[in-house]
Amino acid sequence: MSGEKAGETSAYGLRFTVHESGSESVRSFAEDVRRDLALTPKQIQSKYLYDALGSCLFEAISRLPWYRITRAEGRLLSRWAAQVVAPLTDPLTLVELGCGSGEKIAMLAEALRSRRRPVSVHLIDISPTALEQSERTLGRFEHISVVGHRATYEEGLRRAAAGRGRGTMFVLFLGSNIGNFDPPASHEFLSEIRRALRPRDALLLGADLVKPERELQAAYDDPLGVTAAFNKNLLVRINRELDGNFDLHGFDHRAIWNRAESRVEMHLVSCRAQQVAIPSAGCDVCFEAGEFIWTESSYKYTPEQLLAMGTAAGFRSLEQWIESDARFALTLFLAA
Ligand code: AVJ
Repeated sequence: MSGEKAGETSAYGLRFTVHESGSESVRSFAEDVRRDLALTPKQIQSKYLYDALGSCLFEAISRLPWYRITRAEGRLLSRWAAQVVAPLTDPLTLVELGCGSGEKIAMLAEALRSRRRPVSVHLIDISPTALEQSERTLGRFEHISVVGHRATYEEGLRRAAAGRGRGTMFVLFLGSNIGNFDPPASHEFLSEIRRALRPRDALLLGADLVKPERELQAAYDDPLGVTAAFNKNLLVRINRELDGNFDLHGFDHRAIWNRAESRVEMHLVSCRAQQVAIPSAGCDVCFEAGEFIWTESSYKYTPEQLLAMGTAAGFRSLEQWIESDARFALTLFLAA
C-alpha cells in the first residue's frame, strides 16, 4: 500500500476528503490480469469494470428498463428509510461500500435530516468517478460530513472503522454488490464487516432475488447493448492501461444464467482463434474460437438465504423489506 492522498476539497467546502491508497494502481491491475488470464477458464475480476467510462456505463445500465435492481432498491429505500434508521442511535457514522452515484445514501441522509444531529459518512469506492458523483449528490446536505475512500471494500472498511467516532456505525452494502462474491467469499466478507462492528452497530444489505431466467437474460444482455459495452470496456481498459492489443470486434458479450450456482455469469467470448499481447502485464494470451473470459458473477438469492447469510456471519436480522415486482430485498441486521 502506498501513501495516502488526503485533503482534496470540493466546491462545497472542506467537508469532503478523499483518501487514496495504492492498491488500485496500474501495477496491481497488471499483476491481476496476468495471473487471472492464466487460469482456466480465463478470468478478470469484476472490480476492474469500473474505470471512468465503466462507471458511466453502469449508471446507464441502472436506467435501462430491463435492469430493475437500482429502481427496485430505490423504491424500497424511499418508502422505508424512516423505518430503516429508526433503530439506530445517535451519533451516527454511515459507511457505504460501493457508493456509486451516492443516490442511495442520499435517501437515508434525507430521512436523518429531521433528527437535527450531525452525521458522518464514509464512502468507499474504487472508482474516482463514483466518489466525485457522490460528493455532488451529498453536497446539498448541511448535516453530513463526508470522507471518500478510493479503495477496495476491505481496505475502505478498515479505514472507516479506524476513523469512526463514538456512537453507531451503520454499514450499507447495497445494489446487490454482494452478488459479485461467491458463497465462501460472501460469508468471509460479511464476517469481516461484522468484525469491524461493535454490538448495536448495523448493516443494511440490498440483494437481488432469484427470478425467471428470461428477466435475468434481459437484465444482463440488454437489447440496447449497454451491458455488452460495459463488459467489453474491460478490454478497452486493458488496451489503454496495459498497452494490450485486444481487437474489440474479436469478442462477444454473453450472459448466462447458471441455475445450479444461482448466478448470472458475464463472459467475453472469443469469436475466433487469436493471440493477444499485453506487454505491460508481461503476457501473451492465446484464445481458441469460443473460449471466453469470465468477467463477472451476479449471485441471486432467496429471502431466507439472505437472513441465513447474515446470521451465519454473526448478525441478528431485524427486518426484511421485499420489492415483490422486480424481486429485490433489503435486509436490516444488527451486530448481535
Ligand atoms: C453493480 C455488481 C450489482 O451484478 O447486477 C450490471 C453490475 N453487471 N450489469 C450486477 C452489473 C452487469 C451489478 N452490480
